[in-house]
Amino acid sequence: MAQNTTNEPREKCSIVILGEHLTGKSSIIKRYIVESFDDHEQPTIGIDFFLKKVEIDNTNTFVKFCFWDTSGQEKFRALIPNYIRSAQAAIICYDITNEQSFQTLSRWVQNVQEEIGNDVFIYILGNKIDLEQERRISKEQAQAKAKELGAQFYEVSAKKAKNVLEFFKKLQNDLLGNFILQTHNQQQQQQFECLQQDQIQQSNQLKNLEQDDKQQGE
Ligand SMILES: Nc1nc2c(ncn2[C@@H]2O[C@H](COP(=O)(O)OP(=O)(O)OP(=O)(O)O)[C@@H](O)[C@H]2O)c(=O)[nH]1
Ligand SMILES: [Mg+2]
Repeated sequence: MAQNTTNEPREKCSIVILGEHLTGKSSIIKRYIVESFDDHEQPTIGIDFFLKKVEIDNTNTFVKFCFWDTSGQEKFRALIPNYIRSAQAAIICYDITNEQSFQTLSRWVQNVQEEIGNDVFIYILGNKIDLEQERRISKEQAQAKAKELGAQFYEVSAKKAKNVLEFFKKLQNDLLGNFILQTHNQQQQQQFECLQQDQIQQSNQLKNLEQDDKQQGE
């Protein structure tokens, strides 16, 4: 990967945030990006966009993390597949006090896999753990569900800032790790292609030499 002297990220990772209406998707991303929380957070209209610039391990190389915060309202659903298609990771939120928001997790995961297959990080987030007395979904139940769906699982509270940073740190590390691996693979592929070219050239040179020998022998 080329070093970027201007600090302006050239590379980007796209992350789509999904889940039912009012599960706290916008509150979670705002807690992470602007470190604030609003008890009267307004429903998202269509899609919102948040950006975070992340440095890879003090290398002065930066990656842009683009978060697409979707609306959980039915009337905006048609917009979502386009954003899923360009994503390397999907965060699917439910509300631990709302059973219905948990029941639809499989459908969200299916939507993601239908669009981009299995080559994507999927995280299931149970939000609002500050409302422990109203909890309807146990942590164990959700852990089992996430395992069944092949997703990583976290419980958070956007309101009390519980576990939010820890979760995003893990997501960043997963994506950066994958990113470095892909770049490394690309470099290996390029080296392999160069090697192949060299071998073809060498083999052609050998053929030419053999032909010259033959002609001299005749
Ligand atoms: N107690 C509590 N309330 C929360 C938490 N996170 C969000 N809320 C509240 O839940 C409501 C919905 O939050 P949003 O962030 O707008 O939910 P959303 O999933 O983005 O909703 P849509 O954009 O309509 O899909 C708001 O009143 C928030 O203040 C939390 O961790 N704890
Ligand atoms: Mg929202």
